[in-house]
Amino acid sequence: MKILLVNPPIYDFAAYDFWLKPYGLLSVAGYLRGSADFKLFDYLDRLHPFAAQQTGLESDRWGRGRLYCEKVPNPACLKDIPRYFRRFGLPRELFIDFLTAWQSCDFVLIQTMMTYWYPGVREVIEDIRNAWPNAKIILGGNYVTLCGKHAQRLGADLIVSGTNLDPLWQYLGIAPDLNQPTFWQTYEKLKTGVLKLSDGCPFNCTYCSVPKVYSKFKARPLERSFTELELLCRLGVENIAFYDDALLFEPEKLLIPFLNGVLQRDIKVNFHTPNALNARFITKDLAKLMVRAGFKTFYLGFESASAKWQQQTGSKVFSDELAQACQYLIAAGAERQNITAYQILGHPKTDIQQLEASMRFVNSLGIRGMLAYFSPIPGTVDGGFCHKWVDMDEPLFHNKTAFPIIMLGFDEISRLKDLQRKLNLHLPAGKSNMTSRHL
Ligand code: B12
Ligand code: SF4
Repeated sequence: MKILLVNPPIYDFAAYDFWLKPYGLLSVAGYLRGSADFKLFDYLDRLHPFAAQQTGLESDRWGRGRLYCEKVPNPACLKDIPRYFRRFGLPRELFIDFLTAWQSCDFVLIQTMMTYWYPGVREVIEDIRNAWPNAKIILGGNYVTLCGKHAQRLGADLIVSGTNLDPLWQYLGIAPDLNQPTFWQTYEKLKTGVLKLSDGCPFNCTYCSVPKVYSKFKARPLERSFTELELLCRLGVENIAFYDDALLFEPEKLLIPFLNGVLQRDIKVNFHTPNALNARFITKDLAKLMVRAGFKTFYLGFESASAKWQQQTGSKVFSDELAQACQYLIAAGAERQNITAYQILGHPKTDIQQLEASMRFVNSLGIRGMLAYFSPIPGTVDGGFCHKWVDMDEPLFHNKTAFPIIMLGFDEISRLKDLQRKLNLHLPAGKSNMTSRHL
């Protein structure tokens, strides 16, 4: 059996390779290891020979970088957003050439990610239908899980919603081996990778889909995570991002044994946490262990210094907990300019969020602030409030650049962005040029 794996291009106002990898897709391929021949086409692979030839797409010190892009017209419903719309990823012709050069596969598995990135998925489906009319197209991942009805319209043969993969195994007629690690070997060249030690999150934030999609927090088998880590190291990976939603929860059962294992095995890679850590769980000892084991960048999900806002949205973390965590991290040897607190911008409860005060508070801790543009998610409490501003049944309106502008206005967004940039210029040690989680 031949299976093509595709990570689609992104249509958006902005996109950046912030350790982006199609981890769900590659995990599924890993479970099928030995039962099929795989080929991968990852539009976002900056080490692909085409991308590697372009100037300006070089990786930074931690393996991140700009993606190749072309300007395209704004979608009709976003025509009033005063920002350029772009298509990020390898040119479409490369994929068409690829499809022409390779004989048709039996199945094509496509990764879906942000709900508002569906135009990239639609483009891939169109090209496959044209070139390989008999191939069966299967979609899985975040967009199809959150917008199942909308995804039906794209014309795939199977949609795998959520985390239950049984329908997929039945459709393929293959019994998976769930002990197998992610299929990283499918990249010809790989410098950054991803790990996920757990699924789900014990919190219930009103703006987040994770509690509903994953139900309870659950640790993944540690042995399998070590196998994945060792595989990544063998392939020459230098930077690894955790995609966990609650990496620090119950650390004595999960992260501490994992990091002790990293030290015992004398593994030397840089770890990163773009999906945010909860500052509440950072103790003095955990901070030391994380730094010793190779954590280099620390992204902390803070959102707001307003206790009222926190209480009304799930009580994820409070200001004193952030301050304490920063102290521990800095004392453990983390560099201030590599500690970043995300703060949500364009949230429906903006009136009680005290965003400016929150930004100044973060700055007073001597760490970087980053604005996390709010993306309303269907099925969440806060997504429910957003019908007031946008048509939530059109995923393009979940766009994190568009929604805050629609809600607060372009001038206000520019003012806050500028304020964040200025605050970051005045960090005690070093300066930062990245002002928003605007990837
Ligand atoms: C990692 C991550 C990121 C990464 C990027 C990931 C990437 N490759 O693009 C970073 C940190 C950069 C990021 C950024 C953002 N993110 Co994010 N992110 C995630 C996270 C944690 C995982 C997504 C993922 O990779 N899933 C795949 C893997 C890891 O999941 P898995 O459980 O192993 O997959 C299983 C099944 O889902 C299934 N499966 C998964 N994929 C596939 C594919 C196929 C073909 C099949 C068959 C099955 C299948 O099989 C697996 C079985 O084990 C999700 C939350 C979550 N837990 O899903 C949010 C999530 C996707 N992000 C979200 C948000 C809000 C954002 C931001 C807007 C935050 C902000 N304001 O800055 C930005 C947007 C970035 C942008 N440019 O627009 C939202 C979704 C928003 C939306 N409208 O779609 C989510 C759902 C979190 C939430 N708050 O609810 N994110
Ligand atoms: S702590 Fe993070 S992952 Fe968990 S529910 Fe809140 S926002 Fe979502």
